[in-house]
Amino acid sequence: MAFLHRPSCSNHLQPVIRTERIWRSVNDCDKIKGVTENPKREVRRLRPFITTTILFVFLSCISLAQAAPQRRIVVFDQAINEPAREALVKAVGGVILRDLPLISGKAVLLPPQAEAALKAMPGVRRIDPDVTVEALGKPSKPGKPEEPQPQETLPWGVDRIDAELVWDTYTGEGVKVAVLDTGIDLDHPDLQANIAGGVNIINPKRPPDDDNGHGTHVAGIIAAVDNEIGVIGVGPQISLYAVKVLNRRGWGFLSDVIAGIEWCIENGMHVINMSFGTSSDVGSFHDAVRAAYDAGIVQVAAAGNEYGGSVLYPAAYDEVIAVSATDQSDEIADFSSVGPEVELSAPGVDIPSTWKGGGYETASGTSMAAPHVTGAAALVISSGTTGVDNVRSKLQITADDLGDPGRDELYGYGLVDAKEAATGAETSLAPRLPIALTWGSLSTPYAEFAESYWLWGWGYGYSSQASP
Ligand SMILES: [Ca+2]
Ligand SMILES: [Ca+2]
Ligand SMILES: [Ca+2]
Ligand SMILES: [Ca+2]
Repeated sequence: MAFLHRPSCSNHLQPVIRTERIWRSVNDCDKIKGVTENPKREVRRLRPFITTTILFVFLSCISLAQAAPQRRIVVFDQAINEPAREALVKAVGGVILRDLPLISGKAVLLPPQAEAALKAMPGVRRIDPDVTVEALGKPSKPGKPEEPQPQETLPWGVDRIDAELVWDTYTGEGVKVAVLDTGIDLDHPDLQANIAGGVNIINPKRPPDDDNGHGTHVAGIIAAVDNEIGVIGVGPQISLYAVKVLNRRGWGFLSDVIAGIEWCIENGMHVINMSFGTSSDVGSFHDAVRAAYDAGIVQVAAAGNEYGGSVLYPAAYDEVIAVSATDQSDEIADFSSVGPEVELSAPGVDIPSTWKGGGYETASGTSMAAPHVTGAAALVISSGTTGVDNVRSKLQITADDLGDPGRDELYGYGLVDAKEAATGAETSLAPRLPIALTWGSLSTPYAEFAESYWLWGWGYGYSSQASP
């Protein structure tokens, strides 16, 4: 501020941010002071000073960037106890952000030079990057005003997979589906009745409300209410759980996703929808989806929105159903990622569904395709089928083959067929895996399970509390 009080030259009172302005100020000032030196010579005289200053600022920026702590996931040996884990992280100047007991790890901030030191310590099994994952869908016509509560229509995608032909028999009632996403609009008139609980992983003191819109869209495809308004979901009585792991901009850290998966296991979810992805194959991520698979949870994920690009993670993991997107002509969407990991395809172009703020939007992406399969999986579970592999087999063998005969890299086993998968209708295709399927109506194990079904409410801090 001392600069502003220098009265000898009024031009110096103006903040200067462009170099040409600096030269002019110097020259004007010199004129006022009666200096008659050649301006070019003055420039030459100041050049070393300016160059040194720029170089100094540049080098400072580089060293600041190098010194910035980095987000990492540290995976410990199971035998290492909690105090020892904390001590290891603190010994290298790290800061613990979150515990990840599911994978025997911790999300931490590490000074860059600390990573190699920590990795070398006994008890540290691995250090993974805490990568970001991104939502894989967006409104087809952004900014288009929608009528607040239009008369109810059957969305074309729900119709195409014949979910509406299942509802006389199964509606997904009692099946718990977690939407790992940006949250869900908790008081949306076309969703509220089906929202049974959830958690805000990013900010546990706040409810898992949707500040983006993406998660609300996904939730509506799975389970919008069968009422007089808006849309209808694939399973209009599915219990929805909002697990907020993505921020208002539609991305999130892997460590938060892993914490969200852990919440799903602890709270007995049957199906997890993951309409997001990353191109990075991170060991900690695979460990988390393996744990969910071992816990009997059906996991469904968007393949990715880059045609010609490979299938993203978590969709690309064996334990997760990868879903590509089709349009109204049953053609692969021009944005859909494809590859050998694609297991099923589902509608993902111009899909109408619920949006944050109680409204509706038409959106496109493999983000919109995955929840069609998630809803279909819930209907299959509703029919009494248990076991991840059994549910997957039913979805696979009843899918309507598209493209090249048999499984292919664009459509996987084909377009998901909710009706055949959930009602056990005859199919001409033979099962590809030697798995004994449990066809039939509500089985005894499921009935027992349904009786022990826990009720969930909004507890303090809006994370769900169990009441046996
Ligand atoms: Ca239909
Ligand atoms: Ca509705
Ligand atoms: Ca079929
Ligand atoms: Ca095919």
